[in-house]
Amino acid sequence: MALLTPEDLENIKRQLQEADSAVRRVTGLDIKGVCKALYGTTSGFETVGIVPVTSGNGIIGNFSASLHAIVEYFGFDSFVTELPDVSGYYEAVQNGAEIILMADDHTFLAHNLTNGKIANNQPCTGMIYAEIASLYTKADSRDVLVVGLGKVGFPGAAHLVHKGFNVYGYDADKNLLNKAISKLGITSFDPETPRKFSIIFEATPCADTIPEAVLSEKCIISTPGIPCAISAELQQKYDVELVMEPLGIGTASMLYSIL
Ligand code: NAI
Ligand code: 0TF
Repeated sequence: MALLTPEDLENIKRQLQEADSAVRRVTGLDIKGVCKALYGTTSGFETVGIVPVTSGNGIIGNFSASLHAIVEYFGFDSFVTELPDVSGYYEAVQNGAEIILMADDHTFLAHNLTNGKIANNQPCTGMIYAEIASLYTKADSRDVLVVGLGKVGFPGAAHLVHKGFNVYGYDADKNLLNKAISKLGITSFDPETPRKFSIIFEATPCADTIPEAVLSEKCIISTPGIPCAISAELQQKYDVELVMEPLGIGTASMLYSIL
């Protein structure tokens, strides 16, 4: 898994506010509204305990503090435990956490201790970015290009298929592309014979993954992928509506999915 850096998370509240404005502009709903559309849930001010985790590559500067800001932004109460790891988990529960948020290098989870529901960041991120793409009010058809069919992209593509979109998929890894074709019934997208799309969902850890030839004027690119899938120059040239944010949208999706 590509790990976040403290720099990715600088000014997270501002990044989240800007992303919320972009989501509102392209879908007519704010991020909370998209979560409601996805899961039918609203926050009841549940208390979220955020537990720093030292294993593997260790604590990421700004990670717990960013989660704290994000969780409060979406209307939950929250606190970061003073101790990390198992001691932090114990501290969170002792101090009344109803939901636990914690991540090691492989898994970022949200666990609702009241109802037992648990969420994983990767599918939840794929679902919400795909949902945002699917709600684009200026889309010219129900054709969607999905680039990247890994742990985030595959569940996003599945969500779009279930919503009845015509999904064209591409992944640099042929095995993953073939898996998506056979399991989801998506159509393989050939970058050598491109066509234009007004809805694009991207989930790769690479820059510049969206070829110019697929961009239509004012298309949406909904992408959790870091770094950005498209250059600032192409974004400007095609007046692309870009929805991209490093942590908050996916975290909101996790939390609302377990209420
Ligand atoms: P993954 O490694 O499971 O999947 C990435 C896929 O992209 C792979 O299948 C790979 O073959 C494919 N790929 C790489 N370069 C490509 C290219 N040029 N064209 C087409 N496909 C290409 O990774 P995962 O977990 O799905 O994460 C994807 C990205 O999303 C990462 O950058 C990760 O950091 C980011 N992420 C962001 C979140 C957020 O909240 N913004 C949350 C979770 C992940
Ligand atoms: O960096 C990541 C994921 C996050 C997905 C959301 N964009 N790519 N995971 C590592 C998190 C490690 C956190 C660390 N153990 C801490 O500070 O607690």
